Amino acid sequence: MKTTDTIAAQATPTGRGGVGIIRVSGPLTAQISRKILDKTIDVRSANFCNFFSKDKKIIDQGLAIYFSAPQSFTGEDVLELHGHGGQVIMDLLLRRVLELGARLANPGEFTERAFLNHKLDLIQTEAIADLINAATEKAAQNAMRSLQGEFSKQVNKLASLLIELRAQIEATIDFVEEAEIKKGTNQNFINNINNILLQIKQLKNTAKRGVILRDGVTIVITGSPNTGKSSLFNCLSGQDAAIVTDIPGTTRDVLRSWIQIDGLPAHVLDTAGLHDQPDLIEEEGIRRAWEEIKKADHVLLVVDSSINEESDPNKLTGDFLKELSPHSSLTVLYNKIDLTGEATKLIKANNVDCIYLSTKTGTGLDLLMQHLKSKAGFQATEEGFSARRRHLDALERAENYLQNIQNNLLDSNKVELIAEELKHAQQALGEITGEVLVDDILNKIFSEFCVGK
Ligand SMILES: Nc1nc2c(ncn2[C@@H]2O[C@H](COP(=O)(O)OP(=O)(O)OP(=O)(O)O)[C@@H](O)[C@H]2O)c(=O)[nH]1
Ligand SMILES: [Mg+2]
Repeated sequence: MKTTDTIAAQATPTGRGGVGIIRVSGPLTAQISRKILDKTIDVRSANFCNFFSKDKKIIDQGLAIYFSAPQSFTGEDVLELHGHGGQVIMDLLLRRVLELGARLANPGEFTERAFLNHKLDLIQTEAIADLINAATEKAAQNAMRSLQGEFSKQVNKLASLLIELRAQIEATIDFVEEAEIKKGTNQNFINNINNILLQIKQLKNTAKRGVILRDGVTIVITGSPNTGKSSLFNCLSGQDAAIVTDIPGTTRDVLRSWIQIDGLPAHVLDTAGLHDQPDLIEEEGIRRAWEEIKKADHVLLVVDSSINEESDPNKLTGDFLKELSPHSSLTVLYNKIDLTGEATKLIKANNVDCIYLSTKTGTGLDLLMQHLKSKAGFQATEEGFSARRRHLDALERAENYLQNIQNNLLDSNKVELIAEELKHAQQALGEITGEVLVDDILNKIFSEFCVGK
């Protein structure tokens, strides 16, 4: 795709710094470069220059680097002016570049041009944003692997396997009587479908971990008043953030803390105790608590085991399981075992995970942390790549199309329907890398960038 206008922006953050960079990209770049530098400079090398104003006064001096199309980040002619990092200087330089015909770039517009000029695919484009926004070292490493094309390579490999299968099957539609297909191609075809399905599943699992590392998991603490929810919240967040008293109904607002459990990023939320006769303020607190419970990845239902002897977790979880989102899970925490003398343990009772612990003494907290990591499918040592929910959705759709072939179409000999499902699966994979374009996805991705990237 050819772009017709020239864009410019400050590439470094606003404020004061040693160096500040103005970046220009587009067809007017050569002309702008000549005018602002008052000379022609060498390509792809650092040129020490004066930067001139319209009336030939020196605004600043520094390094100018010129990249000729297509060997640049955007694939267009690009000029970088590395000046002194004061905001007044940066503003003057940017104003001069705009005067010479560039317009101010939108957020992410340089990267968008890199994508449109096939310098990067969509996964790599997103990886740049993830790299800039990475909250942990691990997240940054993962983003770097995506940027280097690890994730794209795997998606492209699957897409070409699907293309091969489509070619096989479409050839059958054109040239062979339907009755003949079943005999020859079937077993081979079934093996291929099984094999691709397996690979999609594996890729989905790796992508899922990438999403968790980027977005974190949301853990909501709930339960009746006075069970020790805020005490647990304070333990997990490592600070005395929530008020703890022996008066039921202490917590009303939702409290949030952003923590790391051995590298697993997590939003932990403390909420108002749930009960039947709340006052006006508690009622609002309980409404807010339910709102969070419904959105949680994981719900921790805290029970005071010193007064509630109910050991069948199903009697405690009924209301909750109905309200949870399909992807979330729930664990019952039998708290205050320092009062009951129970040993700390993690058990599955009637299919519900239960942990016995004490937030007062800290016994069982290790068990809880391990459990939360394993529920999230998180392994700190594994090499992965950064991924997003939209990638997971697309992989899931591709999986469903193939699953449909596997479950419903193989014996039916409906070759055209099989070909159609293969096409859909291939398109779903194409959306991940940007081969198949969906407009609102593009808008959303680039709007998340900062200006100048
Ligand atoms: N013995 C013992 N007491 C605990 C434990 N955990 C919490 N408590 C006590 O239980 C009382 C209530 O604790 P909170 O953490 O405020 O309970 P909560 O569930 O947040 O209560 P609300 O906000 O009112 O719903 C406090 O007096 C805590 O010190 C525990 O493991 N053992
Ligand atoms: Mg509380």
